[in-house]
Amino acid sequence: MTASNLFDLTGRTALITGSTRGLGRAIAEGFGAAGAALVINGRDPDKTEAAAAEMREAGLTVRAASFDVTDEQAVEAVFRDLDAEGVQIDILVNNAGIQHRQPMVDLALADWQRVIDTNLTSAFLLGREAAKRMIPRGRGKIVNIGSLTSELARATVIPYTVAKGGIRLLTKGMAAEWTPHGIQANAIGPGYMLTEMNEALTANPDFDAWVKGRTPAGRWGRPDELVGTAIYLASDASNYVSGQLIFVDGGMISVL
Ligand code: GCO
Repeated sequence: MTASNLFDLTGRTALITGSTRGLGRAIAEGFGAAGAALVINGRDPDKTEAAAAEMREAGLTVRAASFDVTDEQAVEAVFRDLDAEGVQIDILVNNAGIQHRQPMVDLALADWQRVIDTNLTSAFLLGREAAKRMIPRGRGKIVNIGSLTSELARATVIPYTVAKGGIRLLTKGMAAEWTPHGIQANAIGPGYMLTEMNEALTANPDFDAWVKGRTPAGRWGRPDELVGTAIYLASDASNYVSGQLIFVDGGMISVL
């Protein structure tokens, strides 16, 4: 195997949750450019179909799967439908995520639960269905999207912090149980990225200045800057890497 084809995803199918926009969309497009067929996902069927159509126009092989990642029955049904159509998921990226910014003393249980379900429990549900099918094949790649908050807390985003901290150990749990079956499970910890989810932060001059000052790279990250690490963790280049969390953060987590 040559160094360049170590990163080739030709012949692989990747399911990326929350991929109609933002980080998930960038990762999906990057996988497509590396040769993978894509199953993209969003909660809204029209938006998911529209994103799939745009990506097909760009020459990618894309199937739209609109479902709620927190709904156990819906997740199971999607995998059964893919089975029925002979589509096997070689790569799963658990990317779907939401944010809810509020001090904890004012936080409603329902909001806590919604963030935990969307950002953490979904990765268990999708991971379980994917792994059931990867185990008999003896191969598979799972990439979970963590955060700087997988390691450190930030006031006002505690449910998100707890979910992303959970992603770190869920990744190790997946590695513990599934690496013996030829599956590698790893995580990416993006730093402060220019996405719609972070619009309230980028629009705040104080926060913007804080990010630029606090990040050694001196700027926010672009979603496409996750692609190289995502391809690495989805490809044969990482076949002896499992349970790791790699930060793509312009150096932020490493410095004070
Ligand atoms: C926020 C959070 C996140 C961060 C990201 C950093 O307040 O919204 O801090 O959105 O951008 O998770 O890794």
